Amino acid sequence: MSILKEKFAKKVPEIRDRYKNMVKEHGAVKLAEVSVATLYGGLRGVKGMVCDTSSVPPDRGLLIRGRPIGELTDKLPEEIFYLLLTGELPNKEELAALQKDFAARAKVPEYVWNVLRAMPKTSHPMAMFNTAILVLENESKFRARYDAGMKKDDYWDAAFEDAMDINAKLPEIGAFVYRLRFDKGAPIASDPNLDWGANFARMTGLPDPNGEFTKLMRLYFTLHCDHEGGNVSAFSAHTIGSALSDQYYALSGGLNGLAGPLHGLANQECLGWILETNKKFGGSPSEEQLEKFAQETLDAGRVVPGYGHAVLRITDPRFTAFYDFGAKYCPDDPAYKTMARVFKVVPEVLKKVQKIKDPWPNVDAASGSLLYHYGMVEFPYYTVLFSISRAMGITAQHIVSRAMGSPIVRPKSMTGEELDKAIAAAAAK
Ligand code: HAX
Repeated sequence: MSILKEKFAKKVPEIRDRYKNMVKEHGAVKLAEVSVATLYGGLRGVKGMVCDTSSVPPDRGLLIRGRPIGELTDKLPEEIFYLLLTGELPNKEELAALQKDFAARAKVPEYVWNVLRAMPKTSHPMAMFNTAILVLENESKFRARYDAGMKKDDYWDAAFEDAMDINAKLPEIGAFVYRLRFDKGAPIASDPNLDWGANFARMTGLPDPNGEFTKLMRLYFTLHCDHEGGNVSAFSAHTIGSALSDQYYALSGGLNGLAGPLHGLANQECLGWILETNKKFGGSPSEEQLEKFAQETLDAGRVVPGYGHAVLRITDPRFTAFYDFGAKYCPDDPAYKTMARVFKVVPEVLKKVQKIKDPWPNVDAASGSLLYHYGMVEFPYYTVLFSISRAMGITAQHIVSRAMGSPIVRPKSMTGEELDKAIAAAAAK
């Protein structure tokens, strides 16, 4: 058994006991209220699940197992995966063992490439990426063991194996999609001696003479790893996994949610918005021009991408990490400069709109300008990068859920008629 698996295995009884005791001893404690507005409002703010891998306090931003993401920006994504699962960062030996394990599982079967090659050239990169994960379901150890009569106590073990297999392969799948979809030439073979970020950067084939793109990829994969359990992708994956669909089904399904413009696709939209301003004003726009353009965007009934958040009420610390990276490595880049100017202007514009609860930038506001600077100019691809990283959090959450023995998710819907009756009954009280 690997070091990471052994460490997690030791935690399983504690996870399971805590879940059972919680429900037994404190099951009646009330945590949230559901109103009619909640039903129509996307269940916003309803505390409806448990997620220990990370949390997002509105006034602090992402904490991975209690650690602020801003303090983890020098960590490798592999270290973050270890942290998500165990609550501890790996030491040198533990990290090396994990990287070796990932390298041993990295080979992607040929049939995956064949399916991707058969897809239309106009397919969105996210459709290709998520299809690849679904096609890989053929490899699921969870499904094979379930079909052979696996005991419930072993679910987490099989989910762990699937998570390792999947995460090991995603950098190569992501790079393959990039090169195939954007006609970059033959795929570049994976180098098992490199860390994830470096290996991925290399497999894209983009020039990286001073190693800055590699540094950006490490940072990118670290920053996007998880964002608690209630966001569209994590919650969808959790729901799918609760039916005991394996990690491949659950992750692919969850990432289909990440492909939406109000969620992960915002990073592609965001750079598009920045470039649109450059085009409209024939170069990097002034603050006044940006203010006007932001207002026009709102007046046209569009959202300003990269700004606002369902939970956060501050500048996203992940935005700050990207912003600082750009300030260090490419402060004079035109897209970076516009992005920085947008940050000065847009929150003030959004603050004037009463209904907008969070006028501050989220993670997606800054990342695109950096990718663009390093030559990754195909912005429909950006959400794939997000997905490679977010898979760590989603699959880690899945393992914990199976360890906990969490049941099938099944909220209750109401018809309009039932709602009318409930409202009338409440009024009669
Ligand atoms: N521009 C214009 N309008 C905005 C806005 C923005 N950036 N942010 C919020 N609003 C609007 C909402 O559309 C909503 O309008 P309606 O009531 O007319 O529907 C109103 O303000 C209230 O919204 P909210 O309560 O402040 O925010 P929500 O929880 O409803 O939505 C969103 C959160 C992230 C979806 C929203 O802020 C948004 O659409 N932002 C732009 C897209 C974006 O950046 N998405 C990425 C978010 C981070 C993420 O998940 N990355 O993966």
